Amino acid sequence: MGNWRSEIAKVDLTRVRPYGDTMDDGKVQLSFSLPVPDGPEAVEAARQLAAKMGLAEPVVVHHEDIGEGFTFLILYGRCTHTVDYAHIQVPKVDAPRMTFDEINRFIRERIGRKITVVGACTGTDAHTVGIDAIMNMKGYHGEYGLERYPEIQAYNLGSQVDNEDLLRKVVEVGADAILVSQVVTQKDVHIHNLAALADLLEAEGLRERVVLVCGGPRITHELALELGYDAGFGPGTLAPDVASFIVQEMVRRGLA
Ligand code: B12
Repeated sequence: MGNWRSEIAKVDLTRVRPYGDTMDDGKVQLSFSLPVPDGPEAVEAARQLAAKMGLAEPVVVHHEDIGEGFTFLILYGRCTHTVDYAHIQVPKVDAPRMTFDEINRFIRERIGRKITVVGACTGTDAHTVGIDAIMNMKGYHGEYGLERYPEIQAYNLGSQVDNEDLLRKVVEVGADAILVSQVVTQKDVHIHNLAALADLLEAEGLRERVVLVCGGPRITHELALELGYDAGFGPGTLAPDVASFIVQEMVRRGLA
């Protein structure tokens, strides 16, 4: 192992690359499937592809038949490129995370009324687990969902909800925040869907009156901002991350 502190201290943050065994060795693991039968030709094809991807000394360390005419492969190789970590800037949700109790107290003291949140997985997307993780009473990963918060009135409309139906509910209950989940990203369907909702809210003159949040495994805060949302949350998000943002954003924008 050596002394990792002295190894870390030597890292040039303007030229960072992966390591596997020793610092800066560039070693990476890569896996993919090929639509060809398992065998020496598949192994060689994978090796050549990895070389074309820029990996030096690619080696196939595992390959197996995953059905007629398909092969799954795992390779090791050496990445010869570096990135300038020191100058990376990533847009991040700018709201300190509060606990369940702190959020409810914040709503009582700074907003002075219950807040209303409407959530849905929209379009043709049928993946409910993500939005449920954020909203369901029973919670996820040790954190209660928004339905459990005494100061939040939460409506989870479920999956495959049309943007128009979501909008109708938002108006009906006078929602302060809208939570949209998008999991399927094939053919960029999530981008079209999210953009269409933002346009619809704008056209109805509602955009400025709500906190608009999206989330899903391929959603980043940066993408959300590009699509006209106030925030975007990716994998590993828990209810307090979202609730903390909503209540602080409401106060910041004077929506309280
Ligand atoms: C379970 C599952 C299903 C179930 C869904 C059941 C259900 N009730 O949800 C069923 C079997 C129905 C299904 C169907 C399909 N699925 Co599916 N499914 C999955 C699977 C295995 C797990 C998804 C999941 O539950 N993750 C757990 C949750 C907790 O994670 P999460 O969604 O990322 O949510 C977290 C964050 O992203 C965030 N978050 C999510 N939403 C929101 C919203 C807000 C507002 C906020 C703040 C945060 C937030 O917080 C959550 C908690 O931390 C994934 C593969 C995988 N391992 O991820 C494929 C996967 C998502 N499915 C996939 C596909 C392709 C399909 C089908 C099209 C398959 C088919 N050909 O029929 C259909 C689509 C049906 C449809 N119309 O949508 C692909 C999507 C590929 C892509 N990127 O587009 C995946 C990635 C599988 C794969 N590798 O190909 N699926």
